Amino acid sequence: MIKACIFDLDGVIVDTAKYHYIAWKDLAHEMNFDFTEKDNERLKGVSRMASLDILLEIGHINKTPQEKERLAAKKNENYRSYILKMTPDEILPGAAAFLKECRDNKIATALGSASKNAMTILSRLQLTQLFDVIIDGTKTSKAKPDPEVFLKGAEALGISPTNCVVFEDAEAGIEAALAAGMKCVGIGNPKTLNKANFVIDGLHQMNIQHLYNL
Ligand code: B16
Ligand code: MG
Repeated sequence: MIKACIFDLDGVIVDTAKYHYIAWKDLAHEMNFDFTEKDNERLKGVSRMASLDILLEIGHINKTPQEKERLAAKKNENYRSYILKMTPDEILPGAAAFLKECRDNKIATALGSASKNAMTILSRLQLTQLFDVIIDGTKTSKAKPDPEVFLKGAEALGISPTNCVVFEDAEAGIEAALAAGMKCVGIGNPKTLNKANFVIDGLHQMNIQHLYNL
């Protein structure tokens, strides 16, 4: 029986990947190489430092740990200049309505995101109040596909993982949800997200009856 929904942020509630892309691309250009939208796909659901490692690998560049800290901070400052301008209009279709439907039907809600900027983003989107629990990159030490982020979400809600459903757009996130012993609804392409129990285009295709039927 489903008692809780745990939502990834980027790609499920909002498309922040486009801002991550601009900020990583700017950093790549400063180091004199290009970074394509296809490259950006590799960063979805991946932590900031692991993303930087992928970027540097694409540019065939080596940096010291101190340099990497500086570059990650620079990228984040640029990224934050975009997310600080976000408005509730950027909430992906159906996300706010489904979160409210969960509330109305006593289904608990949690955020399970790798982002250390999740609180800022939820606040800009005016969605913070619709989450009972928020687990983000500031509260976890192991990146997806490790199940830590989702297990912490279930624990904080006081609900068994077997009664939780995760909504995820990244393969690593789906693996994390399944490793946590939870059901997982993939958001995106059924071919790439084939490990999910079920795949939809977005939360606009979700409602409480579909949830109970999972
Ligand atoms: P930050 P999610 C992830 O969010 C993004 O998909 C990924 O591209 C990003 O690198 C990561 O958050 C860390 O974000 O730099 O803000 O800490 O999909 O887990 O909600
Ligand atoms: Mg995501």
